[in-house]
Amino acid sequence: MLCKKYRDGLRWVVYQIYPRSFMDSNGDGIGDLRGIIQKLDYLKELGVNAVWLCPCYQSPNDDNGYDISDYRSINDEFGTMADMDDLIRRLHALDMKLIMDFVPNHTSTAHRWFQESRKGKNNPYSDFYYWFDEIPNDWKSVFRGSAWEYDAMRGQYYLHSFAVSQADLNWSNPAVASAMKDTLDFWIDKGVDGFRVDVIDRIAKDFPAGRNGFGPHLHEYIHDLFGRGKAAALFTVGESGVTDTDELIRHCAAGREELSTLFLFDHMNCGRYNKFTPKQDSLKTLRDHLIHWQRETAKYDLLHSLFVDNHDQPPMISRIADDREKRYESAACMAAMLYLLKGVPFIYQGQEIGGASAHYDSIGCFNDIETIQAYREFCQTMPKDQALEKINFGSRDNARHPMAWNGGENGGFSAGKPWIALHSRYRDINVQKDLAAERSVYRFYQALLKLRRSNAVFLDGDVQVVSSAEDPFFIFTRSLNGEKWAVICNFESEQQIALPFRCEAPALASLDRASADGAYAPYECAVAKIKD
Ligand code: ISL
Ligand code: CA
Repeated sequence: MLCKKYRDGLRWVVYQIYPRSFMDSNGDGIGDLRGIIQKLDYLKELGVNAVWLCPCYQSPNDDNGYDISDYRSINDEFGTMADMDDLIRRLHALDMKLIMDFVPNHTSTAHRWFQESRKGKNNPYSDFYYWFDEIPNDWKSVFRGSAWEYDAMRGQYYLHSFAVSQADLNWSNPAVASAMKDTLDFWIDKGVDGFRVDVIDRIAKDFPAGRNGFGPHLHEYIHDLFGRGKAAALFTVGESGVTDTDELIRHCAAGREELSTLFLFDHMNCGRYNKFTPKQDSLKTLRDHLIHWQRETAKYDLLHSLFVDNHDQPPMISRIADDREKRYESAACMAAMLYLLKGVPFIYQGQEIGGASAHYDSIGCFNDIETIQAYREFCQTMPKDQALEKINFGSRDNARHPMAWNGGENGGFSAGKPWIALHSRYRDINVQKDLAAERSVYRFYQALLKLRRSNAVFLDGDVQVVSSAEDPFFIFTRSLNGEKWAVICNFESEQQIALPFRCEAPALASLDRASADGAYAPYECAVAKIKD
């Protein structure tokens, strides 16, 4: 039986916002907090009850806000602290929660701590970062190149797991841990309801010879941050490279008092060999990953996070389903197979209108630091058009184009020129058009979320997989207190599906469908209550 904190977690439906690209209220081309406030009714109507904001703190924006120069103030481009207070108040008035992004592994080199630290070896901030006379190991930056950078002022090398301007904090220094705990408390006192924790595995290093992450003190640090004090009651989701069940248990089993849940990433390679290289794939692969983690989390009473898209990934629909002719069917099918499983749904902005990957003919249309660095590297070994194809496929910018609210000027995102190119398909894929369509992805999401919250079976019910590994479809049931439901998701080809039980007429279906049995069109899905 899941503990109360987890049972509560199952009732959250989180919508992830990339503030820079969601809605611009003042025409400067950059999304902002007042823009988000304008769209709260849109979110409420959709049926989500929590919002996760990617970082909106003061930042030079080398990594779009993940390079923070002040944890306690709002990025001027996004608004003021008064706007943030207003946003929190309005969310709460709508009975919605706010999850902030917490970035404990690194600060911007523009942060005051780093500026002090580089001044010398004998000030209160000297040991806030990792400083070495010689480069101590061969660790690489996630964004390519060495993870070590020489700083002429200090005359030493510092560690940066990501961009050169994102210096890793030294968590073995108790002053760092305590400063970060104060940061958390600052936001808790403002009324935030939870945190998404950036690359939590990396705060503990296995130094100097081991891995950059999962160091021996990782769980002490996590427990001290989130298992004690004001943070202990909050919902926390860690972003982590955890791949096995034992590690998952150590992070989020109830008795551990660490995190509520983790984002696991093994399904992120569906449809690709690596970030920039596509692979022929189908929804089957996603299904098999989902089944694996449903079983593991059920076995150990863990709370699972249900997501496929975020601000670091090109939309999954473009990798393993049909984002052209069957875009509506694919989007609906993926929503049903993901969000009716057991766990906490996370919906990334634009997913609810069937948002797909973009395509550009020029590197000038890209902005992301990782993308630009990868492009430069590719150009050394291949023709430019090939390099551009790789970028088009894998760039994080696929998830960062302005949200398209309509097909008009600037996609309804801003009265001015957006900070990054509009989505190449914004005239075709936008909110206004989706809502006006006979088959609307948004309305399907709405109906799905309504069904989910009005039947406890979809929250607390057990999951049983009915289809087999060879089947080109996915059928599972949810059951609670004698009530049982079936979720049927067909994949890319037409299928005759005969169910091993009798169902009522579907309560939710992507296409008009009178019975849960029968011929399923490509990517069609249906949800029905089982009789007897
Ligand atoms: O997107 C990735 C690289 O292609 C991932 O490996 C990503 O870097 C990793 O999941 C960590 O992501 C988080 O921290 C980064 C930031 O750039 C990402 O946006 C954030 O989600 C550094 O803070
Ligand atoms: Ca703005």
